[in-house]
Amino acid sequence: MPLPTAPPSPLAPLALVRPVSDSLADCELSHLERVPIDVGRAREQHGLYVDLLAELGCTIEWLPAAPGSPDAVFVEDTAVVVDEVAVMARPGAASRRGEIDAVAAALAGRRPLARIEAPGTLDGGDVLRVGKRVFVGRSARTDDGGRDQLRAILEPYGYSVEAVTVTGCLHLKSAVTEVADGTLLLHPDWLDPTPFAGLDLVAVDPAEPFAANALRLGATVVLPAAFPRTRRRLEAHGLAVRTVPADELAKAEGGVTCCSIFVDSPAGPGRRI
Ligand code: CIR
Repeated sequence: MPLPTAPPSPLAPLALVRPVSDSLADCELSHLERVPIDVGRAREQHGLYVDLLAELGCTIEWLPAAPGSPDAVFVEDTAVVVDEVAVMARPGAASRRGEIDAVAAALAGRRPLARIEAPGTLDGGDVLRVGKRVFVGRSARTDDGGRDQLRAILEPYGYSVEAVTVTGCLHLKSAVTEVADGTLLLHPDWLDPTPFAGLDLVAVDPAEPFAANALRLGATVVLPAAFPRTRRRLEAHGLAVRTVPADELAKAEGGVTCCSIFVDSPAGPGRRI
């Protein structure tokens, strides 16, 4: 039976984003101490992030606010979107499962939808695509069942799915992200780099462990402003970096990849999940 195909992409990449909830301070936390969060400041920083995505060429689509879901702004965790299909995640934190429906509604019609089904769990933050290779974090949020389901969905489209064990951080993409074709930014203490042999690896500055979560948009790398040393490392590697203030959302354990889902690849080198 032929695989369903997605409708053709519009010209501009579409970024799905979701407002910061008033309840953000009740977010899930795994590796950070709970500290007071200024929701107004988080909203302001999120606004600057969205402005930067627009400046870099994205069309922005706002998902509906979800006041009862503290972590709703971290939309990345709700879906894995590739050119051929959108896979609705099943977050490892039960408190986050109510975030899925609105995202599925936004993706329906743009991609055929597949779903990670119970009892498997998978967070989008654990999924890193490098070309046709999809790396999936073995984390507290994503289990073997979730990963096996993702493999069964993606393999027919020519993707391989490989497990990567992460320790000491929330998601695989807390520890590694792609910053250019075949170039990864990583924090070596939080993962076993063996699966990435053969790729070009740039380590974060040891003083900035959280800097490994960078967002690549075409030829630009978006990085939190709090990581100047890692910024210099990326620039020394020939990469163009733009920074955003993100420290308030970081108190909720969110980074720059977490706050968007890209539905269409921007022109030029492909955006990575
Ligand atoms: C959570 O623990 O689920 C949220 N407080 C943070 C999620 C960040 N998402 C991401 O890294 N992809």
